[in-house]
Amino acid sequence: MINLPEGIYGITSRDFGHSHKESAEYLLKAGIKIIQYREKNASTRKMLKEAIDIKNLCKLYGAIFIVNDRIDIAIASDADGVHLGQDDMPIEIARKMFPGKIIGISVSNVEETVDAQNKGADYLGAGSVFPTGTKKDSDVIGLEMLEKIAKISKIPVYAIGGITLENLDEIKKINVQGAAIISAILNTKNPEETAREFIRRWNK
Ligand code: TZP
Ligand code: MG
Repeated sequence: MINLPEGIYGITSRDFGHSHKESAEYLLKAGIKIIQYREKNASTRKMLKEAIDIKNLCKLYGAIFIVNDRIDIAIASDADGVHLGQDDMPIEIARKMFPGKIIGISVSNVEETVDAQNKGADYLGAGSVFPTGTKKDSDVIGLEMLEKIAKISKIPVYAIGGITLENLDEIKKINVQGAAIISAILNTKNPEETAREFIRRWNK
């Protein structure tokens, strides 16, 4: 298993005026070492092309490349891993389909955490910690539940959802592997510089 980096976990989005590839470039240039390609609504061909482009960029920058939701795209692009939600491919089947790769699971409570861990997940994405416009249907779990999840988890936990430069310190106080961020980086004038600032703050 590849070691999962500590700190900022970057996620691409085209919600904020940048292509996925541009998003990935900002995040990678800033020094982020784990990147997730997150596309909810494109053709399979388009997704595969974008995934391969970002995978190649990640290789160049020595970063881990994860595909969100779509294990077929993760396999076809030879990603380092896949990130699955509670309604996506079950972990046991994903493991068989994508052996030796990283499987991350979204969790929002203790039951899902224990279940993902028991079924052999490699890391968890726990959230949404704070309210966020990026994933409106997401339950808000708050810092207390994040802390609970982090305490019982034997595998790395990345906090996600509504994390900003203003509240990053509250996340840092909890023993998590890092913080996954979309809008607070990509919805800014200079995403690369903002991503750098996130890394600086995390390392402070
Ligand atoms: N999963 C839980 S919250 C969320 C995802 C994908 C959205 C995170 O986006 P942002 O803009 O960093 O709140
Ligand atoms: Mg998902």
